[in-house]
Amino acid sequence: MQVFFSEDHRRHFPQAELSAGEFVTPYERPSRVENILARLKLRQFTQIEAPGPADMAAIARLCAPDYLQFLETAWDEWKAAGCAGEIIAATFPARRMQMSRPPRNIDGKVGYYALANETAITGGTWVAALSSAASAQAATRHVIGGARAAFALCRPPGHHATADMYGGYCFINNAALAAEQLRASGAARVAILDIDFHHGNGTQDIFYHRDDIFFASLHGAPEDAFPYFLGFADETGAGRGEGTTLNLPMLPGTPYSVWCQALKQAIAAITAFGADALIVSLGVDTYKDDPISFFRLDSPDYLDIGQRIAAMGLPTVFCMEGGYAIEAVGVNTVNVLEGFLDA
Ligand code: SP5
Ligand code: ZN
Repeated sequence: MQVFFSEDHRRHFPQAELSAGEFVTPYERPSRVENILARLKLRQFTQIEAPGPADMAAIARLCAPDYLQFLETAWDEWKAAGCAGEIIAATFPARRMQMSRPPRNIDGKVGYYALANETAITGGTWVAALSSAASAQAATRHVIGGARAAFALCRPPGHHATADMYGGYCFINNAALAAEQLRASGAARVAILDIDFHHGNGTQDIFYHRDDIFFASLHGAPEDAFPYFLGFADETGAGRGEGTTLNLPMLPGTPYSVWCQALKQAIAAITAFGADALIVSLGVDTYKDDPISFFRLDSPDYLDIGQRIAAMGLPTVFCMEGGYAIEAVGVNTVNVLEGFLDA
């Protein structure tokens, strides 16, 4: 399987994440993809390609113009305002405040465009986010060109990013870019299967009213897990999109036997939808030893997941999302791909 990956991910490496009231080294760190790359090489995934520049026109079609302008210039504005540290959101438009008036002040703007404050922005974040999007776009191009599947080793991840907000370690929604690209290439119906531990709130939000893109997510119940405010089972799409969103939230301690039933349900729904192509938001933070999650999947389970995804028989783009147990993230991620190839 062809892998697309950019070294520019390193340009995004904040020193700080606000976690449990302390600043810690961010869970979403460069060594995650280094571990995945090492495992890919060990398992003879030898076709690893740099993606080339991002298709900016496609990114501009997906995202709000003011949001992209913000991401590109935030660091310079932050520094120009005399802010000493990394960019961290502090003030959000909350209940009964105004949601549609981006402030002039950079601290205000940061809160306006953030959906959570664990995610810091640094000088290299914009370039890294574009390189991650470029990997998703190159992998999708490869599949459009006739390949059965491709793996976009995206970092930073994307599924929490909406068209106009960043957070949950995400800035540009890579899976959403891939879905639109597949649609533009002639796939009438596209499905996104999000198996990251966290609900893919950004992807759901982007396609909530669409009847041509199905979104299914398996995740920690919002009552218990980030992003807390979306991903409930009764969110099923709206308008023309009614019935094209499927949320399967699960409780703390969920083992693979239970999780796999949800996977079967998502796969059946995608099959019934009649998808022509599939995007997998591939997070492996469902792993039993993940430091910020609470499911109990084990490494061999990821082989089974890959096999079940392959059995759908669809052209498939894998986009890397989360997974924070650094020592296991490579084995678990590559197990999904190997299960897929062995099926
Ligand atoms: C792409 C992805 O997986 N994003 C996840 C974003 C999670 N953000 C909230 C993290 C909360 C971490 N709390 C850590 C407590 C450790 N004891
Ligand atoms: Zn996650």
